[in-house]
Amino acid sequence: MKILHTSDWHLGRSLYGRRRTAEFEQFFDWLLGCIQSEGIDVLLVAGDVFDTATPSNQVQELYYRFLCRVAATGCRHVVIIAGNHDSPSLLNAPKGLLRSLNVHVIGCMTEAPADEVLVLDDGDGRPQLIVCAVPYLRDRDIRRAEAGETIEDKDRKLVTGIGEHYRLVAAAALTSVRSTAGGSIPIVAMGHLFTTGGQTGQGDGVRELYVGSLGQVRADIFPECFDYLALGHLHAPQRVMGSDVRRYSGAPLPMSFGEAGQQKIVLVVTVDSRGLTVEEKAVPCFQRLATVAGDWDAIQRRITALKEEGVPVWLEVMFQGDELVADLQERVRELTAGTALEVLRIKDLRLAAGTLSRAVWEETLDDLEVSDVFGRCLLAHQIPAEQQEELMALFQETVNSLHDEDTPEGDASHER
Ligand SMILES: [Mn+2]
Repeated sequence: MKILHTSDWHLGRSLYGRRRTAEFEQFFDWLLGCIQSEGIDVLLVAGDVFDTATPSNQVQELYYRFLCRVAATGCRHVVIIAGNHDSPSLLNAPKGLLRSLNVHVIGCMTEAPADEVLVLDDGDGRPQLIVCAVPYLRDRDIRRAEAGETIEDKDRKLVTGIGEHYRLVAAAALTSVRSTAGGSIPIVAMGHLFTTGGQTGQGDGVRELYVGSLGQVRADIFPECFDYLALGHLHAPQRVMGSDVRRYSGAPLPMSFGEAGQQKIVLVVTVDSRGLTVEEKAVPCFQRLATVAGDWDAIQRRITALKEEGVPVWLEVMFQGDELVADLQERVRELTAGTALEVLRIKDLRLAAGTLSRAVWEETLDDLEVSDVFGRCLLAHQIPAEQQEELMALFQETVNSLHDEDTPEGDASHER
């Protein structure tokens, strides 16, 4: 049996206003080819299918078209859990219909842990794999709020609650295993969360969800009975505490210029009589991204070299020189006109590095996370440093609860 683990597609995400539909389509074509050539039986998508809680109709069409095409391959089951970017109700709405295509969707946790335990068959009706499909766990799902709690109290209860939930789902899975003929089939668990020690990058939308260690779970909360743990949320592929069988697949496309250097992958898990092996499959780069940084000479040299390659590249230009280049925009446009290079963003760090008022003058919302804006507000109101941390934590909690509301008009698009 072969399982393919992927996550964090963030369908509908744009890069400085540029839509990335073509890249998502190319990724799906590639993934379907991979599913067929590898003979994948089960596809696991570990959350953040969509970039926002309100994806456009075009983006939803992309998703449904892909699921229909998977159903026409030899892949017998698809399991999809919601991530923090997904709207649980939007993912769950077609749940019953998708079930007829053997697509299993878990948009949110329910009262019964057994609802997250799926027994997948081998095509002849025999149970072959158990999947603990645990979605992103929202604070309000698992923590009972009490008056007078400190931030630390809340965080401790959240993390304990997440661990307890995994324990209950694992217990339900073991009950299912015992009820199957022979009583031994592998258990794979899924999750969308941040485990302590995980790596995040600039602008990947992961860090601003947390203040300090809030919401980070320790890797040892996961029960021993999981033969493989398919995680989502972190965009760089990585092992949890060095384990071969507890992994983040990472996002298949670079979600920001900061991720441009990463080799994106999906994971292929093979389960046979010898046990379980995991193999990384490199995802091709469908759209090259490059950050060109330095003084004007360095920028000019690098752009000229890229021009000579003649391949389409999206550029982010960061001017770091000491001299003032007032016509930076025009110079860059001139240098790239009529080439395969496309400039998405030009930033003059010389101007941005000035005083606060100067930085604010130069900053745009493109450069800032939501929490940065609040941070600027604290500075502008000269809030004492000792109060800033608490206020920032409360602000984060409020922002997160807004995203958790999952109202149709809720828009998480500012959350990268
Ligand atoms: Mn996420």
